[in-house]
Amino acid sequence: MTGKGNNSSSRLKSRFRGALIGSAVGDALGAPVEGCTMEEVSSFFGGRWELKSAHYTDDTEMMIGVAESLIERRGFDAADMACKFLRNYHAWRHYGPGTRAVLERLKAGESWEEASTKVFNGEGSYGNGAAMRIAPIGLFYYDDPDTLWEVAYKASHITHSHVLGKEGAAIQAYSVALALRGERGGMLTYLGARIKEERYRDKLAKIEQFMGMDADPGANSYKKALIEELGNGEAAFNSVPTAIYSFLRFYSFSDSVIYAVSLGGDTDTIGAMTGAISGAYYGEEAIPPEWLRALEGGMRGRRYIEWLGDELYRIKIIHDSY
Ligand code: F2R
Ligand code: MG
Ligand code: MG
Repeated sequence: MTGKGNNSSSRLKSRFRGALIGSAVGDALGAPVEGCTMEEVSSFFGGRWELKSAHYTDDTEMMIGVAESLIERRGFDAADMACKFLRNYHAWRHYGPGTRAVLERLKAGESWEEASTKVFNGEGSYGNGAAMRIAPIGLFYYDDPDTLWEVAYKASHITHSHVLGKEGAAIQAYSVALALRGERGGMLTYLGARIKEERYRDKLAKIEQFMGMDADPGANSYKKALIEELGNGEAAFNSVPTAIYSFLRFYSFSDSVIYAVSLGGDTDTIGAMTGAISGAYYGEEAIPPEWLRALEGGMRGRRYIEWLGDELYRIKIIHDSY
């Protein structure tokens, strides 16, 4: 992992970029059909899986905040990350209602420790809003799973204080880290060794069952069973496992992300999480160039997201090795 410009370091750099830009591309592909059924998604795309809206949504806007904070603070700083979320917030990117309420509380001066604990009648959110943005933490702590898990929980708490929201984000971050390390066959075993919550342990067993089935994953009946068992909704436990399955079941970035979006439901978010894991595994080169070209540009668009990936790589890999 040391030395500049050799093949393995340029591969790793591409995987850092791939995780972030892959997440943004998955988000933008799924965005126009968020909330649609599987059948509606199919008729919207009509077999041509183009980025019909270049715009990314809250998933990517918040992921940018996570990356910016890690880069600026050279590691995790909850108060700073909360500030980045507030500074970056644009309502038109379609935030979840719980996250919106937490951001309003932060804006009103409530502390980041308290704000997230007040929503959903004091239960806190188990939505996938913490998991969808967590990829930079998977990259930054990829070589230290204990710290990764702890930081993923803390970073989630800023908006999602329910344990199932935090555990979902930790599972997604660890999946990105394992993919970055080139771990595919052993991914479920590594995850199984860390997952504590029963809800996710059940889902892991279901992923294994579906992986072992000798059936066409593209068949409508198969997809319906998958949606029934793994889920395609906004709860973290109904979307993070589906993203992991979509990565594991296919062997290219585009096949995995298209499959994730084709299931309908929370398409931008399941697309973003699948894109982050797949991008970390295959690298930026594996992302279809027409999707990269179509992605939102401007000050905080494609080039900026790539730069964030490069900065995380520089701080984590280049800086650490000297
Ligand atoms: N906001 C959207 N999409 C627009 C959806 C429109 C919506 N149906 C509407 O008509 O208003 N997408 C973005 O939001 C998702 C991430 O959400 P996040 O940030 O986790 O928000 P929230 O509100 O905290 O959680 C999402 C939903 O999960 C359910 N939920 C969570 N915790 C709960 C609890 N303790 N008890 C009961 N329900 C809980 C709620 O339905 C939340 O609204 C992503 O899809 C992103 O793209
Ligand atoms: Mg979204
Ligand atoms: Mg969504």
